[in-house]
Amino acid sequence: MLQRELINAYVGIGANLGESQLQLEAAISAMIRLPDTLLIAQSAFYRSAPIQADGPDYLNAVVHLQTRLNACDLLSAFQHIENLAGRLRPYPNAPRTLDIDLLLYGDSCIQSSVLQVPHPRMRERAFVLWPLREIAPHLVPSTELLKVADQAIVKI
Ligand code: PH2
Ligand code: MG
Ligand code: MG
Repeated sequence: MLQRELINAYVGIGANLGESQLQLEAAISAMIRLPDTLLIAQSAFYRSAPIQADGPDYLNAVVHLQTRLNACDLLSAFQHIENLAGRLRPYPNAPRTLDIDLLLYGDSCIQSSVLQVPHPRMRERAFVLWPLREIAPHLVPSTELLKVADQAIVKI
């Protein structure tokens, strides 16, 4: 279902299985093809060790979309793109070929069983804050980066 307003959505993408960079690039291409959705900006890719998870290092990025899709439809579309990338869910925070998380959807606060926006842990994670700051500095004050200074991260 469409909603009339154009909404700024910020989306975190990550992968730590398979060809991570190719999978992230394919995910961005798939988002560009979503109906009523524009790609406004994408960050560089960032490499970091898994936080509260296991497996190989992650590649992460953040994407700014403008969309007329509602948050539920956006979530469904993201899950479809994850599934196409071969995403399996054997246990919580398992290594994955693709993870797509809706971080911010305009000013909306959404607390449902399937979707929490703003993403509840985004402010604790360097792999979200650094790429988000790159494309939307007004959303990430420097004080927040200080709080995640112990999380090593490399821009590639
Ligand atoms: N995603 C997680 C858990 N831990 N760590 C890094 N570095 N990058 C991620 O994308 C990530 C994580 C759960 O979604
Ligand atoms: Mg995630
Ligand atoms: Mg996820």
